[in-house]
Amino acid sequence: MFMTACTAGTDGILERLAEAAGTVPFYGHQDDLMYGHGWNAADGLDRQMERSDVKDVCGLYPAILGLDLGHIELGDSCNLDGNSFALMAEAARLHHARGGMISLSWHLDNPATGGSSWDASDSSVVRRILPDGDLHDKFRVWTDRVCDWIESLKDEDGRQIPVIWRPFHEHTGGWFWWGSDCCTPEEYNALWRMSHEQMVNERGLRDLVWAISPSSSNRELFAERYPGDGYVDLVGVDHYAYTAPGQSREEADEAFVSSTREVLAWLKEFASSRGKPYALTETGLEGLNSPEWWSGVLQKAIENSGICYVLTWRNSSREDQRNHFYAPFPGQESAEDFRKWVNEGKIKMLDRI
Ligand code: BMA
Repeated sequence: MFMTACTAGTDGILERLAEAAGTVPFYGHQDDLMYGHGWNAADGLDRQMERSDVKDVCGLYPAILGLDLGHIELGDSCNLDGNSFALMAEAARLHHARGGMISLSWHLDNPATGGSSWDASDSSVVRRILPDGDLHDKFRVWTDRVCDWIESLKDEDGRQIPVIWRPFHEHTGGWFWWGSDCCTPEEYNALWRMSHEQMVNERGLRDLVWAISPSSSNRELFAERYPGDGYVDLVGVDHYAYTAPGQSREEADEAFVSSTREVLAWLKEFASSRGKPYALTETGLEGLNSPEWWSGVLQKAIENSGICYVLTWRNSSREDQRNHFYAPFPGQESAEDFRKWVNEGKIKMLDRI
């Protein structure tokens, strides 16, 4: 049985994940109900949030709905990808009512420079938001805004909806301001524990599954950039498919299978020795130009790995991001294979919970 770290009220999410870890993993998709290839729930036609590219392809919703809170810290009404926070809350409530689980990431702005999450130009920022730092009070307000939104997620009986909370992700990479180029391991761990203290102990949010997910690159940095078993419920890794210059589709697919297997073997060792469930918290092949990517590539990469879920990234609805998608939509070249993967029971969707 898994050791839960911090929160008791996760309403069975950890148990559900634990069960999946021993059998078939859950499938998750970022922003699944918010928009898809060529449509957007905010356009008024789908306020019931019935639509989903994944459901349009296989008839079922993903088990896990990923959402991102980036820009909630600014008090904005929409997140960094243009989703209204009100509609996101609606999506989370509906998805929960349908029996699904929710995973939240947070691409928050850089509190020192006003730049985005990707502004890694300043290596004093994490130190400055820790207690005694000049940005500490500002950061507490930012965290409170996150808490307010999470707190607003109540089910029909007024009970708090539990969520997987995955802040400060890919921190072994150097591209985010909380990444390895901008802070020491001690500063990163202190940031995590400080957030935990505020959210769980001060704000009383006990329905969070605290998920930490380093990037698959530089993962040798992870052991020291880990806040401790008492602050983590689930360990993940973000690992994407990539086509190197000059590589054929087949070569790139093979490389993804072997690199993922290697990454997940490492993750299994790290997480299992700490009694934590583990997951492929972000993955995907942008543009899905590999017709059998699901049953032939991803499945080979994850089978027998013991992960409890795999989440593919978002399907942008924007005209200028036509190739920025990681799940199929009707007519997309990997759609038939996705359907096959689901129908063969290789992955758990919403109806299989
Ligand atoms: C990234 C891209 C960006 C997006 C961000 C947060 O990986 O998809 O376009 O703004 O995630 O969702």
